[in-house]
Amino acid sequence: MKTIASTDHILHFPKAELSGGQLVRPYECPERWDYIVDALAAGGFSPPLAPEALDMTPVAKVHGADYLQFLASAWSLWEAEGYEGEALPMVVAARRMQQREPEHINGKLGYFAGATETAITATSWQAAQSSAACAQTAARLLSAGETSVFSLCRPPGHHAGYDLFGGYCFLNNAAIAAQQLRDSGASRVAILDIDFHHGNGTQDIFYERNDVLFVSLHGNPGHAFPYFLGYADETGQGEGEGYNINHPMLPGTTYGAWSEALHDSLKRIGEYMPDALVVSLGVDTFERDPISFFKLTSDDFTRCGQRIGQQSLPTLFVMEGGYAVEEIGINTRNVLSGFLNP
Ligand code: Q9C
Ligand code: ZN
Repeated sequence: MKTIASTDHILHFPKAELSGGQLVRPYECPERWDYIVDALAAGGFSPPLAPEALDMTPVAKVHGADYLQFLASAWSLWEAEGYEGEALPMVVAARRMQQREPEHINGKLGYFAGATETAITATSWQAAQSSAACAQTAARLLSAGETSVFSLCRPPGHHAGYDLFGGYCFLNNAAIAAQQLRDSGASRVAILDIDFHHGNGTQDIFYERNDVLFVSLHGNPGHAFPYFLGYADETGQGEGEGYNINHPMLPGTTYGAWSEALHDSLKRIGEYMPDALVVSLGVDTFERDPISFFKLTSDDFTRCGQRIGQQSLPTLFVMEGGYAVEEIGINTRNVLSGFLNP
């Protein structure tokens, strides 16, 4: 299995995150990438390949033009105000307020905020584009006949909606990969999101489409980020009705219950008969993840990979979350090794 990864990921590294009322070192940190690269090398995987230049065509089909313009210009607008720190949203366009893009950068940050913990630095946009390029290059390889590819994306993507950033995400890498696969000839693409958090951005993007099936296993939104999306009764809309499936699960969920949801999900995906499968791969379902509440063990990740591998679909793994940094490499590798040895 080839890995696509960009050293540009280092260009996104905010200094701090406000968590529990304190400034902490960001959970979504550059060493995550290093641990995964090292674990793959130690496991005999081939060295990562750099992505090709990003073609914005599929990106512009899954994100709004005003949103992309905002991401590209946010830092210069912020800098022009003379602010010394990193750009963070401090307001949101809440219920009964205008949904109209303001002129001032502080207003724009709030207008495009899906959550408020994600800082924009001088080089975040460049890192986000390189991360998306990894997913796109991986999708091209899959379309060209590879049976599986791993896209080591950083920053992650599944919380980025059509015109929303947050949850450490700017561009929705999995959605871009799915759109690239469609544009390269796939009739139907399934996305299986096994990150601990609901893939609210991906759901948002494909909610009214039936050419991309979205299935997510995640912490119940009554108890877990992103809190405002991810319930089981969200099933899609219009042509997309029936093509969005959520499996929310409660605190303390272990592999027994989680794997039943995985089994159901893959059964539904099999019935959909997709030409390709995109897996939003987060390993924050791990028992020692610092910000999550599922209880998967390192060996469970191997079993999970094996179960996905039994589907025998062309499969593109896109890296999402996972914050037990020292164990992120082995847990990610276990999924991929399991997939290759189902
Ligand atoms: N006190 C992904 O896994 N909330 N994003 C963190 C920490 C944001 C997770 C709260 C979690 C975002 C890609
Ligand atoms: Zn997550």
